[in-house]
Amino acid sequence: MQSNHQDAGIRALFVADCHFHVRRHPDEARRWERFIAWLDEAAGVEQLVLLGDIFDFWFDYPHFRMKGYEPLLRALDRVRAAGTRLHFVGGNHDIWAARYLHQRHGTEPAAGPLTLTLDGRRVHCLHGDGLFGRDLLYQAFRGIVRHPAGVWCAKALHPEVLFTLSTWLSGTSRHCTRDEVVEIERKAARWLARQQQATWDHLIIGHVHHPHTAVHDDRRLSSLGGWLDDLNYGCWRDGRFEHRRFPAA
Ligand SMILES: [Mn+2]
Repeated sequence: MQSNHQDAGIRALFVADCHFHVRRHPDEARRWERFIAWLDEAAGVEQLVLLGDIFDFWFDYPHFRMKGYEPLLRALDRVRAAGTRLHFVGGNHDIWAARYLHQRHGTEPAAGPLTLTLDGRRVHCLHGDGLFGRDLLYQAFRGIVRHPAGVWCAKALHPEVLFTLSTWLSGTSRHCTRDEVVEIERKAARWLARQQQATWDHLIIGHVHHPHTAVHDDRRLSSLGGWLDDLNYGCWRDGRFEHRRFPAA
């Protein structure tokens, strides 16, 4: 698989589910380093879509910023400075980064679902939590992060208490088991077959941590694989979406 984003024909890059911790775990160092290398290669590509859960936890305080993410944010500064349009679609772990990334990197203020038109295809980007119905592993966290009452309660907590709570709720970020892969592909195919009225041609999601594309008639659903054990990303090249993997070294 290629890793050079500067090859002709690449119009957009998509990445999700790095689940980087603000207090970096020792076993994350390599993934951080490779992500920054990937971003530096992305600089100058027309569009870069951060499709959620890049950050394992982000809470937006009016006067304070969580320490620890600065090396990633500086890499995003370089991507933007090279002329790349940055998009951020918030995930269930990092939707609260919307305002900060909007101000610093010019991403959409609400960080909601996004539709791009690429080579005449309507490409809809959505993090994907809750898409395939009940998803018990993520329900508790999603309730706090996405629900206004949850956000209100979270704001009432001391930042360190909230940080501890979020660490406890976020669980482990991991790749899928073989059984989960079968289940995700089955759900994706079934879900896609029901989208006859959809206004998009291609839906790109993260969240499920499994790289896969389902096809139904002329409509496609692609899930990015996450930046975990394998460093997965997606690219739009020569009029179509491709799954790619960044070299680990
Ligand atoms: Mn997620």
